[in-house]
Amino acid sequence: MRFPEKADLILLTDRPPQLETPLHYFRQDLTPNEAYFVRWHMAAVPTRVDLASFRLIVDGAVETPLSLSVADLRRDFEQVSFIALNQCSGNSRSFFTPRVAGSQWKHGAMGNARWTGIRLRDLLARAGLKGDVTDIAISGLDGSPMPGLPKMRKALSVDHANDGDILIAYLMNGTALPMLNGFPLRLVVPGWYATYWIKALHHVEARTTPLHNVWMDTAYRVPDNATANESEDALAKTTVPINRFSIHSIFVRPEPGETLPLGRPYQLEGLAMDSGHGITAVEVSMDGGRTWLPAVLDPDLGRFSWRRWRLAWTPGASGPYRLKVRATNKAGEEQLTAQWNHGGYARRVIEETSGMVTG
Ligand SMILES: Nc1nc2c(c(=O)[nH]1)N[C@H]1C(S)=C(S)[C@@H](COP(=O)(O)O)O[C@H]1N2
Ligand SMILES: [Mo]
Repeated sequence: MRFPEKADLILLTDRPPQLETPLHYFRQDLTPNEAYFVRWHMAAVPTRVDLASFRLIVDGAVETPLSLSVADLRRDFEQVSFIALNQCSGNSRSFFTPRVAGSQWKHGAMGNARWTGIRLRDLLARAGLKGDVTDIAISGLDGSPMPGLPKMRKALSVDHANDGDILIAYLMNGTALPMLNGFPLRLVVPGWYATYWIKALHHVEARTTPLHNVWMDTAYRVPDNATANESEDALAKTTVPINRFSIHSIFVRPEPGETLPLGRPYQLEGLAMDSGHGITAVEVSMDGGRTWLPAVLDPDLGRFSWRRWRLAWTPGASGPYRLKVRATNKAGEEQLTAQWNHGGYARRVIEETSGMVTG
């Protein structure tokens, strides 16, 4: 089954659409729009938006409520463009042991794209926030995902919303966003998990009170500790809304189970990412973590992009191989030998790949 504007992706569910990007697409800097992962909470996703009547609404505790077309945004605001990784909170969830409930993503619930649009800060300045605004709530054109559940709405603190990094994007890799990725506008919240990257963005509300709903208070929360860690017998007593990306790295080549020829040079490749501090090193271990070799980092594409890495390796013995990868960043964050939480969120575990060397 193919979805409109999409390549042959890995289908997790069709109602709602949840499509994962196959690993081989991660051998390039930017993830093509047609290969970009898709995740909606509602089955009846928006399938058509009429730009002539579409308006972005800004209201709540503002001096001047706004109602703007996409053309208004493009004409009246400064245009900004940068590369940023968008990653589902539950990316890599299927690798947690013990297994957790939720969509069983491998590493493909993410994608790196160039986003172009206007700053949320500039939009809020145009509306004029009243002095007592604390939170900015955001929501899209999609309705309630199922009876009994309210429409998906999220909120950011007013300071975060005003930090100048958050975009309202109308272009993805230089063209209009695919419908499934949020045409005509989506929020880009660099370095933060995708639950805040509201698609088909339609409403921005300035609030003087926190937003309380199932999307903020129940779903998308992680243990309130530095590593989003808890155990099945000792679940965290306090949780916080999921926020910045964990430091993480993965293998893109070899793919899981790939057979490698003995004595022939092979190029290990992968990705490393963090919340924007900047990756400083990626290391690979071929002996179960006793010793580590530094990988070569590709050019830096910006602080919110993933960082590609590679390492030449000539397998010197036939039989099974098992490789590990770990990244470090400028803030001194490292990956963990063990981590678990019941949501399967914010994965930060040192990843492995394995297969056979033959010849
Ligand atoms: N309007 C709207 N925006 C949304 C969602 C949604 O269900 N509705 N899901 C969020 C989640 S959980 C994810 S992982 C990302 C997925 O973005 P993508 O489909 O463009 O890859 O969209 C986010 N934005
Ligand atoms: Mo997500």
